[in-house]
Amino acid sequence: MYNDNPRVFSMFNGEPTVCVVGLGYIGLPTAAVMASRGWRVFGVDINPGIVEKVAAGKVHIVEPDLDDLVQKVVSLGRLRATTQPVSADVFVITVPTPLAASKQPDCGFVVSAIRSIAPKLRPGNLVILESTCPVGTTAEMSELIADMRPDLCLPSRSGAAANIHIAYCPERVLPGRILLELQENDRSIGGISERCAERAVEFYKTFVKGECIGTTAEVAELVKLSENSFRDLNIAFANELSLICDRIGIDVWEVIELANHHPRVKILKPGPGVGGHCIAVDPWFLVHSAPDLSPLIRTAREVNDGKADFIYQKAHRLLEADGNESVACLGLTFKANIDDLRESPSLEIAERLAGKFGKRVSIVEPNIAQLPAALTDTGARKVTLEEALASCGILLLLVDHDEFKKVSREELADKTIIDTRGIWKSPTSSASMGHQSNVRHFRMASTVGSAAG
Ligand code: SAJ
Repeated sequence: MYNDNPRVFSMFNGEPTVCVVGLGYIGLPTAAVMASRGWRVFGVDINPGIVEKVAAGKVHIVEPDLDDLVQKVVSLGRLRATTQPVSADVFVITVPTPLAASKQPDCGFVVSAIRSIAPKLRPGNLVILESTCPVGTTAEMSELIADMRPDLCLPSRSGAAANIHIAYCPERVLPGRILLELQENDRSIGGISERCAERAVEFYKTFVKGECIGTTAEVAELVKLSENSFRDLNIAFANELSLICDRIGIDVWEVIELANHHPRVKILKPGPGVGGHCIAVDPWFLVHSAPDLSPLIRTAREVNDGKADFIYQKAHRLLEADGNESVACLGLTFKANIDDLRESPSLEIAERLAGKFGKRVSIVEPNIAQLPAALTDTGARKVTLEEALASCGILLLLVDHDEFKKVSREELADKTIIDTRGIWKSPTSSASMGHQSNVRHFRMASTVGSAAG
């Protein structure tokens, strides 16, 4: 039923096992997919609450179809959750690599994960790091294992004679499409040695339909950082353009729409800033590795972070101008239709407004049950969309959740709107994406033009 790649599975004695360390946004879906593709999977997390939930076949994150898959593989006994690593054929590390306050990468969780699995390693094991890391981390982890387990032969010291293989394979799945992209996307798979890469490619081929491309660990590490920095730079361009449009009173959404008719132009969308644990973080890893050579990457980060402040100032001015008015912050998550608040510019803006204006701030966030701690003592309240529309004169649209797209023109008629995502723009709207433009757009049947009106 499961085993559709017998050649790989036959490399292992008995039933092939994987130990996935870190059951977060990447680890849990990865563990579940592998469990549905022939592997017996042990999912490890230091958080007993997460382990308890997964062991009961439940999920602790919002991701389409993940709940059904986890429920299925747990009930079949293919996925088990535990707080301690166990012996396995393959170890996959999917723990976070946060930014320290100094904007330097903090690989503490990776080091802890490696330390926790080292005592369990046996000759023949394959160890794969998926966490985003600075270049050179995989080789350092190989050295760490070599120090902890002198009885084993690690590729960083023993080359072709190694009996433990180590590789780096960054994830590149998009939250909201994780289960699909985990299987469909191509993967860059970097080994400490050629043999390490070969073995890791064989492993990924058991559950990835996309192309699995072998390379060195250092190249794969840099590929990951380059991908997310590329996207950050392109979003920064859109955000910078939005500031210029705001200054000169032009609708940025129309500019982008028309520019994107050029066959070689694809401008991304402005927003309230860039969030999430990846794009808002990873470019700093590159800056950190060569600060004198990365002014563009650093500036993109600063432009994207600065956009949140720009939106905050805009809302702040409106609330200062009318002491009786209240604002509804629509959305807290870092992007649409997920529950992830990590590095969210929307949360940052809401927190700053709530800190200053307290109970004049209402929050609508359909994807979380309760407000995060930083908002609870400010006086700000979590309300439904209907309540917000009935009671708030200012609507600050921060996240383009599906629920917000359904709000009708009539419901917005007498509101002051700051629409950071451009979902409510209309021919007569005077405020799109946070820019209260006085430009009206006239769209004609065969051509699209604009004129001040
Ligand atoms: N955003 C914009 N404008 C856009 C696109 C995105 O403002 O046009 C904002 C979003 O609102 C969000 C942030 O950028 O705040 C990041 O969202 P995203 O959808 O671009 O990316 P993530 O963080 O969900 O996932 C990214 C992806 N990387 C790339 O597209 C290069 C994903 O493939 C990676 O696996 C993931 O980072 C990761 O884990 O590294």
